[in-house]
Amino acid sequence: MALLPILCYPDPKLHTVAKPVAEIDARVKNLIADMLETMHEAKGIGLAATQVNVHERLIVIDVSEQHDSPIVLINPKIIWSSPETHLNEEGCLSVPGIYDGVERFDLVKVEALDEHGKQRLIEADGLLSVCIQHEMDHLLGKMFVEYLSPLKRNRIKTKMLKAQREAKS
Ligand code: K1U
Ligand code: ZN
Repeated sequence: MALLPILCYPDPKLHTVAKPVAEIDARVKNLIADMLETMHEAKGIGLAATQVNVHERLIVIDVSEQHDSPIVLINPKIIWSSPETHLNEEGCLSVPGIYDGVERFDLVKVEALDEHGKQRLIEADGLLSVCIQHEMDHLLGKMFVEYLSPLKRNRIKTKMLKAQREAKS
């Protein structure tokens, strides 16, 4: 297993639209293991393949308190979302240190393959629902900061670029 580098906003690669996973082979299984290790080490509750510069429709999530209940979603599809929405505080491992409110569906039903290629139906609420919607946006090349005002987004972009410059020097 290996820790993978996480792309940081405003890297343009974060806006790549992911393609379906064609086959769950050894490469994909290794990628899943590496993404889970990377997510847990970064103290995240989710990670999309896009964030580690792999542009395939693959997400890992673990919203459990013990960090022992990983969920793998391959080629996920939201088949139903509730009419009710709520503003939730979100963060992103690709935008470290920034948290802000995003309006999301309260409930979603998602169809996906698991790591064994088995078809799963997940009915999600609470943090799992928010996290699934956040990660599925990553697969479409969409970042949570794109829901914020242009003023806030530009401030975040400037802050991130400054932090990246300082980290290099
Ligand atoms: O996609 C990512 O970058 C992971 C992101 C997922 C996420 C967090 C909060 C709301 C929606 C989606 C993170 O895990 S950032 C870390 C974080 O903010 C957090 C960690 C533990 C509990 C709650 C939030
Ligand atoms: Zn994110």
